[in-house]
Amino acid sequence: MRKEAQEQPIRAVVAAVQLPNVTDMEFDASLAELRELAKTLGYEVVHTFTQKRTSFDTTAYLGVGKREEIHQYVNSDFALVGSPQADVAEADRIEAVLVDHEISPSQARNLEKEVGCAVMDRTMVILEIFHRNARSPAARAQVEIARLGYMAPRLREMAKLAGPQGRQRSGTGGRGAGESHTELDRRKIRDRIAELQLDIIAMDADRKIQRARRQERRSQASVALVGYTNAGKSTLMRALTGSEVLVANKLFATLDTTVRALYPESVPRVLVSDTVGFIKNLPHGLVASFKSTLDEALDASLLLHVIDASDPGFERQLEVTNDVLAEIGAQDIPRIRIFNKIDHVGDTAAQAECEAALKAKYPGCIVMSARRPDDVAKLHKAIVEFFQRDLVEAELFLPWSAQQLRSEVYANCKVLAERADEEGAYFRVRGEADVLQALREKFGQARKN
Ligand SMILES: Nc1nc2c(ncn2[C@@H]2O[C@H](COP(=O)(O)OP(=O)(O)O)[C@@H](O)[C@H]2O)c(=O)[nH]1
Ligand SMILES: [Mg+2]
Repeated sequence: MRKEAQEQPIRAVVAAVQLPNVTDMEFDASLAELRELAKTLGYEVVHTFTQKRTSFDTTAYLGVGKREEIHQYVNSDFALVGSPQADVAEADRIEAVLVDHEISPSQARNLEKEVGCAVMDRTMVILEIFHRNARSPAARAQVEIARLGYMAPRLREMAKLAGPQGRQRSGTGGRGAGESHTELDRRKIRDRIAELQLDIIAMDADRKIQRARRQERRSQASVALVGYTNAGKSTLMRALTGSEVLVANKLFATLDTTVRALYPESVPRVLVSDTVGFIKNLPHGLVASFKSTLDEALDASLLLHVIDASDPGFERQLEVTNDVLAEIGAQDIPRIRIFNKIDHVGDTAAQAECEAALKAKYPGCIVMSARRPDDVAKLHKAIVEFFQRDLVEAELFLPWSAQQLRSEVYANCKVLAERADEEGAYFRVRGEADVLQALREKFGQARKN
């Protein structure tokens, strides 16, 4: 399977069983979320198959008829887009069926055999997202524990999938030998999990050091977007950083794609980062690893909590986000609440009413639509103002002998006016107090030399 999320999308279909105790609204919301998660991994979801059943099919999750329908779709020509040329068709094949529940290893294997392409369940999709987003050593360890926990009961199925080669690996002889090999692998997994857990405890002990480093990093102006999947974080990230404007972000090309500078650029320069979204339907075993991937939000000096105002469940989601942020120790980081997608809330009158109610209930919040450039500009302004609160106005003197440092003035502060005499240049600037002090010392030093 092709990996790179940035490359051409991988075509997939989504499939789900609706159980009797699940309302249409819950069911649709969960499917929309899965499609969004899939997009994050670089999948293009081209079709959704659903089925009402009183329980999951024990053999292959979906009923026989639905399995056949998916098989037809996956293997038919109409699932291949565009050109009749074979190579193009090959690239556009449907490569995966994403199932909106956690299914057993044998259900997955049987379904795979019947539909003729890879099957990934909801848990696996989420694990893959966490895996790609775990930055800190603690987060990586936590996600690996979850992955190992998911894999352990699936080992036997994987050995079967590996075919004759896999059997060879598990020794000669019959089934017994293979099983004992699986047992061995399981023990290895248990040992590895125990080892990782000890690592995490040791990392916790290093917390003090981490905290000091964080303070340091926080002195760089940075904001993190947090909130539920589908709230519009990535859309806002692109809008705020003009991600299309490659020139502006050339500097960050080597960094993670989820970190960009605010654009148009500001003084001080502000870095914006996207975080892993909260998931409404998060499998229980993944809670710890989800929290660990969020820890990069702790490095931010400002959190932008994005809420989908058009989602009927947004108040509950807002509370969950608050609770989790408090649990990871982010309760003291300043926060702006952004109620997004206001354009998606009824007609103009309903939108105005909703906006007024939100502003009364959440003072200081921003109600907006990421699709309205004026609203994005307002948010941009609010962010810049937050970081400029602590700026001071001052005069900097740069002797003629140190003119090579001139660009540093412009890079670090906003120059309001500039004049010169026979000694050197004088800049009227706005900047952070400690940065100005550092520049003064540096320029004074240059004068002495
Ligand atoms: N109507 C409307 N849709 C939006 C808005 N912001 C984002 N979206 C859409 O909502 C979906 C999820 O957005 P995305 O940025 O990927 O959400 P994320 O999961 O929080 O990163 C996408 O289809 C966006 O086009 C908005 O203000 N209004
Ligand atoms: Mg996103």
